[in-house]
Amino acid sequence: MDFAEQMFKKYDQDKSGSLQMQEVYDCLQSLGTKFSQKDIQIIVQAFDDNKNGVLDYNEFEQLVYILQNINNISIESVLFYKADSDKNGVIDVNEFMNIMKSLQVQMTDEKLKNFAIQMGAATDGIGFENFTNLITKMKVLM
Ligand SMILES: [Ca+2]
Ligand SMILES: [Ca+2]
Repeated sequence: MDFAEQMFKKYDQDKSGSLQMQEVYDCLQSLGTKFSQKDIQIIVQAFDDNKNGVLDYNEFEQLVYILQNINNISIESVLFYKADSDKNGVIDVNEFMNIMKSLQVQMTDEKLKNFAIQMGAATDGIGFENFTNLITKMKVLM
């Protein structure tokens, strides 16, 4: 059993086959992260690809993989690596729209797209710094 699988089994305390917010919180606390309940809510939203409100194993595995592979763990950096689904180091228009939708940003597709383009997503892509600065600002509103 690999690490993610062990953690998943251990923290799925009610044996539902998925991790609810509180279980994700307990798990990440045990790994020494300093996420608040609010951060965990944002993380669960961002990683809940099938939108059933909880993290299934595949979704959780992706989160653990990211946590294991980044140096400075923060909500901003976790969201950046989640958003960059093709792993080319920048966020393109589709990646930007996907992450914003998963975070339930209340903007029409057209507005989101324009916003992404303004941030350079269509040309060089949105880099780590610009993306994480944006998330820091957005966090206040979430
Ligand atoms: Ca899910
Ligand atoms: Ca990318």
